Formats: sequence, structure tokens, C-alpha cells
Amino acid sequence: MLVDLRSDTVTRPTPEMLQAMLEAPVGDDVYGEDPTVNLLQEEAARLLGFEAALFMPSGTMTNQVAIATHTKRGQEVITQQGAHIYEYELGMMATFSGVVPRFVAAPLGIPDPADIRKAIGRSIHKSPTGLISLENTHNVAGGTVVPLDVLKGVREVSLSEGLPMHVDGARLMNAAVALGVDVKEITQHFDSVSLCLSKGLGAPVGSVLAGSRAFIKEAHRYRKMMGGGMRQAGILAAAARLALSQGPARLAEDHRKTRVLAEALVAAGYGVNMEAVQTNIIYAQVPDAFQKVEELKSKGILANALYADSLRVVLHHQITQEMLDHTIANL
Ligand code: TLP
Repeated sequence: MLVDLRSDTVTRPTPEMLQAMLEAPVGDDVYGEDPTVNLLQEEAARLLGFEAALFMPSGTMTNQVAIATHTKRGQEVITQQGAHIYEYELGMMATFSGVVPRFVAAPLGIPDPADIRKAIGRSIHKSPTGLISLENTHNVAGGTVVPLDVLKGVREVSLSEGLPMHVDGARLMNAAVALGVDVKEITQHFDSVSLCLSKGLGAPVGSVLAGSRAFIKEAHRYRKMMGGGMRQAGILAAAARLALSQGPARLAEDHRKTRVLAEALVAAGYGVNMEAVQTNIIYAQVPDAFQKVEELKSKGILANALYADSLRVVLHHQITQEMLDHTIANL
């Protein structure tokens, strides 16, 4: 048995997705003529509560296109400590958009709106702020959720300072499920949303960027610049449509299994901050994560060592109860 807990990106397309891909009507999406991509974009915009949306190959591209669209060269992007837009997107905000990050402290991924206000560049000596970007759920904090009152507080800062707000919502539906709210309760606080369809939602490829019609029109230009014009992308959008419509309902079960596994890790002597176990990600402290990854691999369990002293495991819909039991028996 192979239990792949490295990420929720590792899921394979379901038979239903493969069938939909075979049958998808397609056209050239660079001309906006792919009917399946157009349907996906309309459905994503509606779900997220925006006028329009744009399909792209990855979350990295949706985030970086959003940053390029919102900012001007020389500006700063305020974001939480550890945010993916900087930590794992290879300096793209600097190389493509000419902007730099300004981190604010975010214990459990939660920033203090007052810190964001303080971080805004106002004096002639400072880079002006161009964007506030929040990650929700927050990956390196442990898949943690930013509470609605904090979002409201940050939005007040954004509106009073005239700054746009973006959410890296790679796992935004996990946040909505954990909070027990319609996702629009979260997205109402943002000007743009990046949502990954290829993480917990289960699509083989793809993310969407949502925003106003004018914002998406401009984002379209940056997507083309980055090489994101995918032509007959309806083949991918067909699977992504199923991920969007069926994926959210499965997330609560992923979260349940995550809690069960986290408790088993604690019982087996791993260091897990249970306060951070809120959705589908667990970080476990171990003396040597790289060695532990090899040890688990020999028992058919794949985990990630994102840091030398901590192991990351991520649950997804293709982890069965049997796989969970096998993992717990072999920790
Ligand atoms: N994260 C991946 C790795 O890059 C770490 C993972 O396995 O978790 N935002 C967030 C919060 C993410 O976690 C990721 C992917 C992305 C953006 C980028 O998405 P892709 O991989 O589609 O470019």
C-alpha cells in the first residue's frame, strides 16, 4: 500500500473527471472561445461572489498575476509571515512585478490588523504599499484559518488606506468548511481571490483568479505575458468544474481524518501543536525530518520535510480509512 501524504496536490483525476475530459467541448481559450473554460470561469465567479474569473494552470500563476495587476514597480506587498506568495514562489513578485514583501507577524497564520496598519509605507523614505495579501488557510502555520473578525479588521485598514486586498486562497474552501460559512462570507472582504482547484478539491490541474470585470480584463494580459494562454484548456476545465462542484463537500471528511492522525502522532510521541490542526495539514516536530521521511517511505508512507526539524502531512479525498489505519499503525 502506498499512502501519499506529501500534499493534497497529489490526487489523481477520478473516473468521472476523465470521462468529462474526454467529452469536453473545446475551443481556443486565448481567443476566449473555449466553452468549457468559459463555463468554469462563470461558475467560479458565481461561487466566489465576483463579476468574473480567469482559469490558469497554477496557484503560483493566479497569485503572481494578481500581484502584477494590483501593484506598481517599487511598491511593497504586506502579507503574513511565511506566506506562500514569497516563501515558495521563487522571488517572482520581485522579478515579474518589481515589488517586495513586507511580512507582519502572524501566530497561527493570524495577523493583527493594527500591525498591518503600522506596516503601511507612508513616508518619502519608504516604499509605498501597493497591496495587502492574506493567505487563508495558511500553509506553513499548519493549514490554519484566519477568523472572520480579523478579515473584517484588515478590510477596514484596506478601505481606509485605499489599498486593494488579495487572498491566496489555495485552500480557501477548507477555510470556509472549517468556519462553517458560505465562502462568500470570506471573499466579501477581498478585491481578488486565488482559488486552487488542484489541491483539496481534487482537479488534476488548475486555479482560478476572481475579481471585478475590469480587474480580470487586466489580469488576462498578465496571464498571457506569463505564458498562461493554454489554448484548448477545456480538457482541464472539464475536470476542474467537477472539482469545484463536488470537491467542497468532501473536505469535512479530510478534516476529520486529519484530527484523528494528529492525535495518533501525539500519542506516538511526535510534537504536534494541536491548536494549529484546523483543516487538512499537520506539522510534526521530529529531530531529523529527512531521516524520518525515509523511514516512513520504507513503510509505504510518503510525507514531506519542508523544514529539517518538521514533517508535513496533508490529507485529501484519496486517503481512505484503510490508508489512515496503515499510517497510524506505522508511525
Ligand atoms: N503549495 C504546495 C507547495 O508549493 C508548498 C503544497 O504542497 O502545499 N498558495 C499556497 C498557500 C500553496 O500552498 C500553494 C502550493 C500555492 C499557493 C501554489 O500553488 P501551485 O502549486 O498550483 O502553483
